[in-house]
Amino acid sequence: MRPRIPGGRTTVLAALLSLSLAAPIAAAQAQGAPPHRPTSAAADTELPHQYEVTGPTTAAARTALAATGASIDEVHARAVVVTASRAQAAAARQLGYVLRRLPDPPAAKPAAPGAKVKDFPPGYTGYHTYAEETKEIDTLVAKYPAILSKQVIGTSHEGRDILALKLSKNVTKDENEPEVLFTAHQHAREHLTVEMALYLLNELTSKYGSDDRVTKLLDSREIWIVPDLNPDGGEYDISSGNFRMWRKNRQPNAGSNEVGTDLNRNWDFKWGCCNGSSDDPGDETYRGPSAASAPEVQVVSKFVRSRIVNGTQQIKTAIDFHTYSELVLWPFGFTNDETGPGMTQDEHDTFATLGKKMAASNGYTPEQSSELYITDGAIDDWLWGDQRIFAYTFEMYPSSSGSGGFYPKDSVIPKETARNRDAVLQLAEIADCPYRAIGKQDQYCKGKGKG
Ligand code: GEM
Ligand code: CA
Ligand code: ZN
Repeated sequence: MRPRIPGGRTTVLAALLSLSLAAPIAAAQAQGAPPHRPTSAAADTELPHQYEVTGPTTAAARTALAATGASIDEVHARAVVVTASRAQAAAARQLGYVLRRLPDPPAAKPAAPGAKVKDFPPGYTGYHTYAEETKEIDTLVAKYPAILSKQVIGTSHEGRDILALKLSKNVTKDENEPEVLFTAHQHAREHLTVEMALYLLNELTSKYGSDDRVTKLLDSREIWIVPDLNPDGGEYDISSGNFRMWRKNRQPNAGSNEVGTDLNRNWDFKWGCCNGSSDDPGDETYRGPSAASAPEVQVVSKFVRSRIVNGTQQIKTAIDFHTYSELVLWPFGFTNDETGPGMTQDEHDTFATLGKKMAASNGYTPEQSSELYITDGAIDDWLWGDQRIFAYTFEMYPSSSGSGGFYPKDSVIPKETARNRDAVLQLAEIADCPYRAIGKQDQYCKGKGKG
């Protein structure tokens, strides 16, 4: 057991919050922040910033810091990097930490007031907007109809299609094959994850028939890719011409000017249980008013449940892609315990062994996600805790804010997506029996399914 944080956070936070709300803009400027560009109405147009916070060295201390409502973007031995609003930065300082503001994401030319920017700024045009992503997917589906099919599984809050792409030989048939799920872009500013999904779609279609590993995989698995869980947030992040550092979806909150729910705190497993999310709509990690309140989470939850055939979940393994920090994470996030209800020793060992093997191939750091800080309502906790899918979270390139943080240049896309090729193939190949990772396939998988 690791140390627990003493209670009383709500009172302290409430006090801090009223303090910080009363603080004028001058306070932020006194802390070295440049004045904000004038914005149109709405509280949510205040751009958050990244700060290096020196001090929190334990998961418990980081969880307490995350309780300010800031998102923790990097974890180091003696410091972390957070994204925080002015109020959250003030709350973190009240905890006794020293915050150093980091440079803002590269600003392109500001758009004319009211103008809608249609593309990423210079240096980033290799990233796909939602329209470009849709077009690329439709082109691939038209080119490879025998092995790739597209379904609209629902729509986002603003009405954009959320897609599931299926890759398999005999793609139009639901064959009795182990299924694998890859999801991307829960968090708006993590644009590299959409490129990861597009890389996989291109790789697994164009190499079928020529690359042995890819061919075997599509012959024996059904692979699902949900390339964009948060299209509204992604478009919002780029639509001013400056990156907005946006994380959440774009769903309004009743009784508040603050927009958005953190999708990765909204899944219906131990939702809001454990100080691993926020109940304040203004926070980066706002969990929403109830479990699966976000339409995007509902759509993907329903899709995953639809893969239960004759009482058996067909999806066996999964990766949810995020940026950044170069990590391979596994459940649970809601507890520091490695084993307990819903996680036997063998299950934990399977997660850890497979996680470390994948990390050995992409050079990321493997760990249980709560080693970083507690999170509740994350997708991998739901996929495992509710659906018994061996689900990982990959935090992609870069390892630190100094190498671009959430906004690395488009020139890194080919290398940093291909970097995960082997890990993705490993996870898909072992989907017939993940327990093979610990040599216990005979005990757990005898005579079940085919591989
Ligand atoms: C993290 S990823 C979530 C970590 N917890 C679990 N259960 N995997 C987050 O959501 O805060 C970082 C990110 O946003 O990319
Ligand atoms: Ca098939
Ligand atoms: Zn993320």
